[in-house]
Amino acid sequence: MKVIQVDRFISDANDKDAAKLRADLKAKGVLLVNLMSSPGSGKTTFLSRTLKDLSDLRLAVMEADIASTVDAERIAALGARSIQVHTGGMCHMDAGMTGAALEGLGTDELDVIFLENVGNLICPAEFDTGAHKNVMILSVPEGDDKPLKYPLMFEQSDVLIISKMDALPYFNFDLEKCRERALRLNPNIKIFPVSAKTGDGMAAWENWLRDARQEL
Ligand SMILES: Nc1nc2c(ncn2[C@@H]2O[C@H](COP(=O)(O)OP(=O)(O)OP(=O)(O)O)[C@@H](O)[C@H]2O)c(=O)[nH]1
Ligand SMILES: [Mg+2]
Repeated sequence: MKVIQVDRFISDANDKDAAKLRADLKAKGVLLVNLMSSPGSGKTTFLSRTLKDLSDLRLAVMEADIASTVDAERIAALGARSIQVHTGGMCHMDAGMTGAALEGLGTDELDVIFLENVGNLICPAEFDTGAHKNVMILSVPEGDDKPLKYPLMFEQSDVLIISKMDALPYFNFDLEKCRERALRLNPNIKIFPVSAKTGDGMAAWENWLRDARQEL
């Protein structure tokens, strides 16, 4: 498994670096999607399901973590291009780190690249990675109050995936309340309740992704 260390690339011109990255990828026809959530909300499982379902698109994944190669290995096992990115203890990716990771991955002959950001609901929302779209996941076991407690990520995201919907019977998660709270922070956010385990709801998200790639 290819592993690259990106902690050296932090720049104080992050917004400029991010805009350049976005424009360069757009010129190549590659959509970059930044996927954010707390640890264990189901990012890698969700991406795995998306990769299996959209086998006609050329998809790749950059897995950013503090340590280990487990997530990149899960993606590679599906036959997709992937790279493990170690952030040197940083709790988020920024545009410089993302640029270095993209160099390691290679951007030729791809339609969509996912960046699975480091798992936490706070810092990743504070840095523009250069992605064209920001997607966040909130899982049912985490609770419907998270938009109230961590508003920035909801404000910064184009899409909210509500994951682990198959677990709804076991938790006091009010889907309508969660929807209202997210929309109050960000009236444009698209909300897709899904279960990556059963596949329920995945088609609506996958259609959104296809459209986003087309409209790049
Ligand atoms: N019931 C249920 N469990 C799920 C679903 N998606 C993921 N899980 C479980 O949730 C746990 C965490 O899933 P991951 O996909 O590793 O989560 P992650 O967000 O990538 O975790 P980190 O990379 O460590 O932040 C695993 O035990 C998964 O099997 C789902 O749709 N339903
Ligand atoms: Mg993961």
